[in-house]
This record gives sequence, C-alpha cells and structure tokens, in this order.
Amino acid sequence: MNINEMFENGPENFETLLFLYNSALKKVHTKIDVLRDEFIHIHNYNPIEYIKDRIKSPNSIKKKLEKHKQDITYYNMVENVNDIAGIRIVCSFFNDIYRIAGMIGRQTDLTVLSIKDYLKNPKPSGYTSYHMLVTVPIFLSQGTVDVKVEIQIRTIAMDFWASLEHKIYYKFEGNAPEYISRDLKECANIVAMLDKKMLELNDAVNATRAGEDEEIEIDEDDEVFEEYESGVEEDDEDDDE
Ligand code: 0O2
Repeated sequence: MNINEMFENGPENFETLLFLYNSALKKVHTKIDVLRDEFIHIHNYNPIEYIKDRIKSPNSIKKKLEKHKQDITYYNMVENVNDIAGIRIVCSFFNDIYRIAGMIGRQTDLTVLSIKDYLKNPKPSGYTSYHMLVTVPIFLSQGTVDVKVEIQIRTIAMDFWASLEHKIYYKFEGNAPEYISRDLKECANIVAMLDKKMLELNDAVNATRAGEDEEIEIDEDDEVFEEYESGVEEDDEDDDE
C-alpha cells in the first residue's frame, strides 16, 4: 500500500508526509550502514566514503511539480516526486558503485521500482551517477505503508563535479552561457578519466599486495621453510634418542 492509498487520496498535511519520508530515510540509511559494516567485517575494506541523506525542501518539491505541470497537492507529491527522500552514497572507486547497488538490490525488504544508470548513459550535462528508486515498508499502527526513497550512488570525483555543477547552474538559474556548459562537460570527462586512473592504481596496488601475501604465505620450496622443516626433524630425532 502506498501513502496515497493508506490515507485515501493523500496525507492530510505536510507533517504527516515528512514523518513518513523521514522514517523511510532512517530505515534505508541504517540498512546501508549495516551493509557497510558487514562488508568491512568480511572483506576488511570499506567501499563507502560517506553517506548523506536529505528531505527535499518544500520549495524544490513545488518547483519539480511545476516543471512537470502538476497541481501542487500532497497526492501529486507522493505520486510524482520520487526524490522527496534521498540518500547519496559516495564511494571510493568506480567499481564499488555496482558492488553497492548489487547489495542494495538483494535486500528482500526493499522493492526496486526503477534504475537509472547514468554511468553507462551520462546525461547531456555530463552528469554521471547510479540512481535506484526503491520503496521501503514502514510499519504503522494502522498498517504498513511503502515509502519511496531515491538512492544515488557515485564516486567522490563524481560527487565533486555534481556539487559544483549544481552550484554554478544555480547561479545562472539554468541559463548558463554556452561556454560554461561546454567547460563543465569537459570537466566531467576529466572526472571520468580520474576515476578510471584511480581504479587502475588501486587494482595495481591490490595485485602487488596479493603477490606479497602469496610470498608470505608459506612457500614450501622456499629455502627458509626448508631450513625450518629440517630443524624440526633434527629436534624430533634428538627427542627420540
Ligand atoms: P536536487 O537539488 O539534488 O534534489 P524527475 O524530474 O526526478 O522525474 P529527472 O530529473 O530526470 O526526473 O530525475 P533523475 O535523472 O533521477 O535526477 C534527479 C536528481 O539527480 C536531481 O535532483 C539531482 O540530484 C541529480 N541530477 C540529475 N541530473 C543532474 C545534473 O545534470 N547535474 C547535477 N548536478 N545533478 C543532477 P533535483 O531535484 O534536480 O535536484
């Protein structure tokens, strides 16, 4: 049951709406924290740099409805504004994005409504990120309601670009001169290159570490190991005498 069904034609006030979206945000945030902790526990590696969450401001909700030529009603907010509750997961490396998305997708109490993969298909602005629209069940005294949360997953470099691009465009109220859009697009290409390079470096370091670990792991042909083994045998012989 979604919010509009639960309240038969939409919630009666903004506070109810906020309460529901805040509850959903808390639940998904905790879920991601647990997945991160489990990942560290198993792999001794933290793929997440930081997590941010926010409830969309009333003004931004209004603007979005206006953009979609919708009346400003609670019903329409629930139905048509998908990112009232939003969580952003900022991870270290490009491949962590799909790893995290996979972990979220496998959560049986979340329903994935849609996925927008702006990594494979960047926006014309140069924007890259992985968006998942999910619903999470919130258990209330009069029943269970499914609340939408938008999850954005991106690297630190992508987040840096998106934050600054957002600020620059905001200043121009969407009417930035052509050279600004072109330069921002160019910056997005640099960000993509940076992410690729960082991933390659990380892979190279991991490969070297794996090699070192192999060396440390007892190599039975190793001279030191042979000496150690022969020493043990000698001791045993001594003991037998
Ligand atoms: P804010 O301030 O982050 O909340 P929709 O209007 O949601 O039905 P849309 O906009 O195509 O359709 O949805 P999409 O692609 O999932 O994008 C929603 C959010 O992604 C935006 O929310 C931004 O957070 C981010 N985003 C999308 N495109 C860009 C971009 O070109 N630059 C930057 N910096 N962010 C982008 P809001 O509500 O626009 O903004």
